Amino acid sequence: MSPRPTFGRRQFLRHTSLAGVATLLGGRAFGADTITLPFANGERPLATYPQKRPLILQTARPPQLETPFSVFNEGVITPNDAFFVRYHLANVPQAIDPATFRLEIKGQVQTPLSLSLDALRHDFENVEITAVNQCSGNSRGFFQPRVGGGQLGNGAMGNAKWRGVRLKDVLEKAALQGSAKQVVCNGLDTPVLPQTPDFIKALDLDHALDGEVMLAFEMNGEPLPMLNGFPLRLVVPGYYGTYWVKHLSELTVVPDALDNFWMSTAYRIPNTPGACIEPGTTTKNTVPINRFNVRSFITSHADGAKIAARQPANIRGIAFDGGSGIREVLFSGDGGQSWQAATLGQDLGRYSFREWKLAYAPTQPGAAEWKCRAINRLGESQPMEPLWNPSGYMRNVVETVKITAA
Ligand SMILES: Nc1nc2c(c(=O)[nH]1)N[C@H]1C(S)=C(S)[C@@H](COP(=O)(O)O)O[C@H]1N2
Ligand SMILES: [Mo]
Repeated sequence: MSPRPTFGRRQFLRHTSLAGVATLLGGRAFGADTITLPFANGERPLATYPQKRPLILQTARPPQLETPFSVFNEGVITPNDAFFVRYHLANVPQAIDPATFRLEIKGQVQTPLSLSLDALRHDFENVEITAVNQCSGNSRGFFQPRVGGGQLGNGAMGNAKWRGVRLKDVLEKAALQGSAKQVVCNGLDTPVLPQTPDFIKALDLDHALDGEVMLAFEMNGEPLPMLNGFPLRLVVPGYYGTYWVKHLSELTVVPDALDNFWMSTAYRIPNTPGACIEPGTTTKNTVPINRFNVRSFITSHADGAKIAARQPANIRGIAFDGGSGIREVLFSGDGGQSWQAATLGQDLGRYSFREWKLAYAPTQPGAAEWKCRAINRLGESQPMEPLWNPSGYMRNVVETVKITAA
């Protein structure tokens, strides 16, 4: 990897003071603008927060912002100012001094460490990876029967180029003890009420040491936006966002599997193929949510689009999976009766959004249903009918865009 000039303290400070002036809990409603997500009670205000363009406001306390879907047609990299925001706890950091910030590494290690950002940046090899971050509950609002939790459209995902250091390298410097089993990850946000469990997640040791899990300090060539975890966050390629701990300040190596609310109760999926059960039922047989399944979207045309009949429409979209990479994307202009292969765009790595496109001329005027379906390099694909689980996680049905050709 080519060395590049590091940015110093001044840039960090400029960044933090920007986030520091406006309160992160007081996003401004953006005029009377709203966006309507395509399901019941789908109308949402747009709001502006520091370092963010107007985004879909899901909740203000804690700040939860969804990316308007049109952003995904701008390119396969999601701009920092459009990247979604998810928090569980309302005491989110308002300003963090990068000069005094430290990452503590402790627990079952031979050499506990307290690393400054400068030390992280200079004492370890810097690495980059382009990877999708997606919330487990992305697209939850489409679940039928409906389930509790944030009623999200398809905008709780984003793709960025992350730069940082390998978690493996940092753990090896601390030298793990033989009893080590998991790495427990905590960030600087805290609960408002003492009875609310702090947001703390754990990775199994073999996962933490896979050389891909990263401590990232940059996103798309810039310091992380405050709302996306400044100054340091975990990047867990191919895994749902719940593991991507923001404002990461503490790594504790432990001899047992972490048993807390966020590992043992929340973020669990049915232990069944497709993580699905009979709609409306529950199960106790669950496992922690882990890798993404395969998804694909048409980004060039929204539901209700009107296009010219018998003239080629330039259709494009994105596809991704949990890290094998996308092998093929198929498109159907007739509701799934016939399919044709799309052309894949540039390969930015197996954790990235993969662009796809094709020119397609509707053969007759009238209403039509467009669908796309991706297949990954393991041969896995997307179901034609939605799968259901009680938490509204992992939707990956073949999506439909209704268009009219005239
Ligand atoms: N410190 C902290 N990190 C966190 C969370 C949180 O509540 N606190 N939420 C997680 C969840 S569930 C998701 S989906 C991702 C979202 O990342 P983003 O806000 O940068 O988009 O952050 C993860 N990291
Ligand atoms: Mo999430």
